[in-house]
Amino acid sequence: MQLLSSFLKHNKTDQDLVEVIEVLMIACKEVALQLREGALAGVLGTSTLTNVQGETQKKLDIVSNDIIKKVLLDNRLVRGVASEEEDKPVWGDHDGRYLITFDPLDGSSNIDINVSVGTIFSILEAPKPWAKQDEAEFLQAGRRQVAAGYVLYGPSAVLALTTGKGVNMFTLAHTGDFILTEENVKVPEETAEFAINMSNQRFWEPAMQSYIVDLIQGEAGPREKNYNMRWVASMVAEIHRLLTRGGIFTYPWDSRDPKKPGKLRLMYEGNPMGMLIEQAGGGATTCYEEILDIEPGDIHQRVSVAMGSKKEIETLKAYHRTQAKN
Ligand code: AHM
Ligand code: MG
Repeated sequence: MQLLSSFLKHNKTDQDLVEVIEVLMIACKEVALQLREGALAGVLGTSTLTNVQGETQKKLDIVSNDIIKKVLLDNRLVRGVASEEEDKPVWGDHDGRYLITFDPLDGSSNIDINVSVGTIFSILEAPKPWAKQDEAEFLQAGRRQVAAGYVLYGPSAVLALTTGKGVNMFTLAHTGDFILTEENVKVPEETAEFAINMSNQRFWEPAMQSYIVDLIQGEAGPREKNYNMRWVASMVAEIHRLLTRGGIFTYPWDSRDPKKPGKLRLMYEGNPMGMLIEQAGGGATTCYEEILDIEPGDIHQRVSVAMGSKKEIETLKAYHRTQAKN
């Protein structure tokens, strides 16, 4: 039985990084407790507030954001945080090494129906010299992440973590410890499942339309294979499924709001999940370029996302190479 901290130390992870990950997990344990109590803790339902994206915030969005922000900013190594639920970065009092972006409770439309949600996080090093507290410090391509992961709050709470040396999973035990349960996770090569919100079909680009039509035709179509569809509406649950049994997950650009490059956010959804999937041998793309290569221009920037088994991602990219954009 290996605890998260001893696993990281054994793998020669930077001591400071170990400390920040441990601190983050203290916050996630508290979020897990709040979720478990649900209606008993009075945390279900919607608040009267909206976030910077114009979305109505769930009470638990706010509760989990406050827990994670406070715990992180109290730590000497954390310079600042940026969250889906905060308009601007929030700076600590310390000249710490690390910047952390996070989505405190992804998939929060699932809270009230008691379906899986999760916390997604990305850890970056603040560029030197550490002078002023400037939002630009956060605007680093996903390739520069020093660690990334999520905690899935499902039937069990599971941390999927990468520090750039593969992906490992840890399950939260009743003792309060995260214990290693899956080592060196790989996205299975063979795929028979896809995840996309089919209700947006009429708004997709022609390439995405024909890719999905071909999957749905199953054995009778050009892919000569039957596929199954899943949609949890919780990215953490979808990515966990990819890491466990393969497949493809996509939330592509669509023409509902043509100026938005996608629905999901680059710095606390696309990048951390992209790093996990690449570290597990899969692919993470906008359908045109690798997500981790994008140079961000804004903390809340959106991105078109397709992730999953490497071969399937290559196939999806080929559809986009050969068919004209809208
Ligand atoms: P959120 O961060 O506001 O929860 O939004 C992100 C979520 C993802 O978890 C999920 O993949 C997607 O939004 C679901 O969107 P839709 O409601 O369009 O199916
Ligand atoms: Mg989210």
